Amino acid sequence: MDLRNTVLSMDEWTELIHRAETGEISEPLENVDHDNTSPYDAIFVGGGAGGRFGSAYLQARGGRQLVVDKWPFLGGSCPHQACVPHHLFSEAAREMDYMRWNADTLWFGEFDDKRASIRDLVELFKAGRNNPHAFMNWQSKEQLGMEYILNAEATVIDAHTVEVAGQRYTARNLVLATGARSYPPDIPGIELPGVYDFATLIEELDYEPSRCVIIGGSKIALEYGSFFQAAGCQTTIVSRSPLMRTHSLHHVDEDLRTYVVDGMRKRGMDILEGAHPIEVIGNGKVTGVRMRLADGTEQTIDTDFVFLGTGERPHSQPFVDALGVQVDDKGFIQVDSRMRTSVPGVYAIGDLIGAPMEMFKARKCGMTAARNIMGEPYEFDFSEYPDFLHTTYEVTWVGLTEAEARQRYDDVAVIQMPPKGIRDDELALPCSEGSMLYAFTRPELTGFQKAIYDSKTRRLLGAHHVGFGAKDAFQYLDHLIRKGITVDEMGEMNELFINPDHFIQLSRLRAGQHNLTDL
Ligand code: KPC
Repeated sequence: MDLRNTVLSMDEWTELIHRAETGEISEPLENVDHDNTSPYDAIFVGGGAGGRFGSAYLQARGGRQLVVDKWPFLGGSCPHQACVPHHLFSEAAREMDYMRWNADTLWFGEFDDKRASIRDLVELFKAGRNNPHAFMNWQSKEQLGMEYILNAEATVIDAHTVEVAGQRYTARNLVLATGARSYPPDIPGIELPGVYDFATLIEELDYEPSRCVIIGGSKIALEYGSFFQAAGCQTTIVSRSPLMRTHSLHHVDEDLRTYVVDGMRKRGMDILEGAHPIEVIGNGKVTGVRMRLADGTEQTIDTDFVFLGTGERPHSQPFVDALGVQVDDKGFIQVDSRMRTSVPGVYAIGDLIGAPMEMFKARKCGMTAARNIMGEPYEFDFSEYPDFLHTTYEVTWVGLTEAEARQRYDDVAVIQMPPKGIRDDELALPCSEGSMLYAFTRPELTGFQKAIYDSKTRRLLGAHHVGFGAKDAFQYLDHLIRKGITVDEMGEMNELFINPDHFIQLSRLRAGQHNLTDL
């Protein structure tokens, strides 16, 4: 379907995407400038966050790009199966948790478990997800001027050629951006109906789970587990590593970790660390999970719902076969800091090149590839980054942990709330955005905050936060830490809340102090 000279409204896009998803439209959706005879600077194979942002940047620099995606929309798994539903579920988990703790007090009614349905939330998401999809297509075409072919898979022929729906397109460069998928553990029964990952949860859940076992201890395990538990589905996490100590997470402060994991247990979750799944049991449908516990004993948990939080692997084999690009032992494509693969003219970006599987990394990888393709040497080092996860809280962190700071610096000052030595149940602080009510009802639920300074240079080394509303602040805090912000400069900031994520207020109480000490 040639859409080049057609401007579709948001509703028309939504409808078109829906018809493509249901198979009513099987032809490619094309916005290709066939009259333009200049060569493409790059073809992006995959139109997720990396492919879309790379395309936008290349356009902005005056280049010509084409982006191809098998789905009938741009934006990739984020708005379809991953980040957007995750944020919806996490927001729902926060609401449900709040309603449960406050049930039958003040103006809150009884909490009705029957109305807290995982399946209803999944259906709500599915019914609405084509609207953001429509916007991505509209914005990419009408505002960003991208050329694209959607609803069609690209086959890479060589380093300059892809084939889409029987037609060959050539470019100076290829940018590979096809992402990664869940990686199920190799245990018997893992293929049984009733075993889900973040994608199949959205596409295939057709009953209300009553009991959940999560295999793996990834971010996804913590986040989705907290949602399932909040929705009244008793959840057990079976993780080989201690939670938040898996390879994919770094700079997790031990006090923050303790607060988070204790909080999950406080909400009734079973957390089995050091445990190995042996088998998913069932007869045509999951009925249980058999596992070996940390003490060596075996246990079987009856369940009707198994969820995988064991990490992801890329789908890189077609690129290895067609181009011979180098990959690591897990199949992730190896790139340098400019996103160049081992094959000249071929770049790879996003989840396809490995952790962190984060939106900012995918988008900035795309931008990095585009800059280099357009002749601007540009490197992207994503070894350090601010991080977050959701339980029923926002858990946010950036920079060094207290232990890391003490290893690297002689003189470290720690400012935290509750202060060291004070139990969280005996102090109604932090009382901050989203936890004011808890401050007057259940102090132990008000969250946790810690800032770490190098006493000598007075520079902020790290910040760690469990609470609400801090993610946005951490985006900027990351930048300020990189710029070397000091405790005195923190004290100069203008807070918009009485105890704004206490780093400003508490830092000001120590600003100017000659020998910086703990608070
Ligand atoms: C709805 C939304 O903004 C999240 S989906 C983002 C996909 S993309 O803009 O391509 O990174």
